[in-house]
Amino acid sequence: MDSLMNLISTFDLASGRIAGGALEERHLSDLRGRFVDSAAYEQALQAGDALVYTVCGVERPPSEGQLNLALGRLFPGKIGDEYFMTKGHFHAWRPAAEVYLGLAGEGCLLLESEDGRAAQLVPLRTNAAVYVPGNTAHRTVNTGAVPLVYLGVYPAQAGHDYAAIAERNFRHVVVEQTGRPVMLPREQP
Ligand code: PAN
Ligand code: ZN
Repeated sequence: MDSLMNLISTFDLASGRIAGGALEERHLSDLRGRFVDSAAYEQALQAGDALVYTVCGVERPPSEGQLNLALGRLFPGKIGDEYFMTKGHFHAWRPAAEVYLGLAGEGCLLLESEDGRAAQLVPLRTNAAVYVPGNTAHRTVNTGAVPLVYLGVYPAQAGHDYAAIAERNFRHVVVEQTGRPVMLPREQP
């Protein structure tokens, strides 16, 4: 059995760090092509390449039955009316599900089926878990005024497929309308 040190992961919500994990940063420039209002995106980028989110992971060897942890910290902000969000991905091993645990802040998970037709906006709240089924693209959105912090638990074999989303993007966007988050089709009829 692993030593106690390897069985317990302590995390710090303010810094977004899990002890022993590597902190990765995603800036506005890493999200090119993701936001619907490209003029607002370019304008924001000119003002500075803001830090949008960090991910700190504890990864285990990708063998059957193992689980990985990732602590996400997504800052508040908007590009036009669209909230700051993660890149989003499918799992490379499509059937891999994931559990998200809300730890701080206010936000949502945007979930989409592989063909993009079925979509759901699921609140991600502190002290609540969201189950992300397999074969589902998932993106985290901060709809509040403070950092949204959450822990993801997923099979070590899951892998991340960003290419499929980079190519087709999410078919829905999460924007503020009259002060509230709403999910709309990306292409307006
Ligand atoms: C999460 C995500 C995290 C960052 O740990 O990796 O929210 O989002 P992107 O990976 O889309 O940039 C997860 O879903 N892991 O599988
Ligand atoms: Zn995932």
